[in-house]
Amino acid sequence: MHKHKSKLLIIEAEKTFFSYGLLLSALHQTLMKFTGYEARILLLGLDAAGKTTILYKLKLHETVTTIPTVGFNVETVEPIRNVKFTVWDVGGQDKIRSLWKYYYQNTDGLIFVVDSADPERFEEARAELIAILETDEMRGVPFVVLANKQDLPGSRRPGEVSEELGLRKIRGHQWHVQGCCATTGDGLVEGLETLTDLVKQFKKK
Ligand code: G3D
Ligand code: MG
Repeated sequence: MHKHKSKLLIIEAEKTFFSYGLLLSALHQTLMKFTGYEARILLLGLDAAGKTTILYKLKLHETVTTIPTVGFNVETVEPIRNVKFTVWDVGGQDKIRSLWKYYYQNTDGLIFVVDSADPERFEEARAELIAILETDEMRGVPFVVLANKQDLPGSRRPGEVSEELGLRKIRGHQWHVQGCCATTGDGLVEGLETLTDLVKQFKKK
């Protein structure tokens, strides 16, 4: 009985390891599409949206964290050569906003993460996203909204998140909304895949 149980455990562990390996290689393959040129991606969203969880899922947790000033915590990771992700929490803290500009420069794509199970903060997320996109340095930059935490009961579907963020009213940017669950990794490959396609189109111009 005991033996049987531990065997089952091992099978479970192997299954987890296997699917995790598959996810990583799919993500890696997606990112490899960038090979041949530099890509600078911003991964932004309100605090608790799930950005750090996504970094871990992408196995991007060997992060270089710099704190240029109190209250502004920037994570920079380079999962494959020449592809750089820069991450920070947006919202509040008006004093440090002027610093963000520096990080907006030469951005090729934006991933904006939203907690789909927290509709009370949709308006705040919407205002922040608009403010980011209206910055001169971000002109024309394509973006993917990750409607995260799709696993939680009551979470809003990607279509509704898109509606609440007013994405259809945004002009001058290519965009896509992708449902995902950062804790399992569901939807992350699809989201990155779409972003790489949009970034390629953007860079061709
Ligand atoms: P942030 O880096 O954007 O601030 P985090 O957000 O990645 O720290 O995530 C905030 C919390 O949300 C974490 O919970 C994390 O585990 C959880 N979370 C992130 N993504 C998902 C998801 O897809 N589904 C669910 N159910 N939870 C998610 P804790 O409890 O550690 O604060
Ligand atoms: Mg974080």
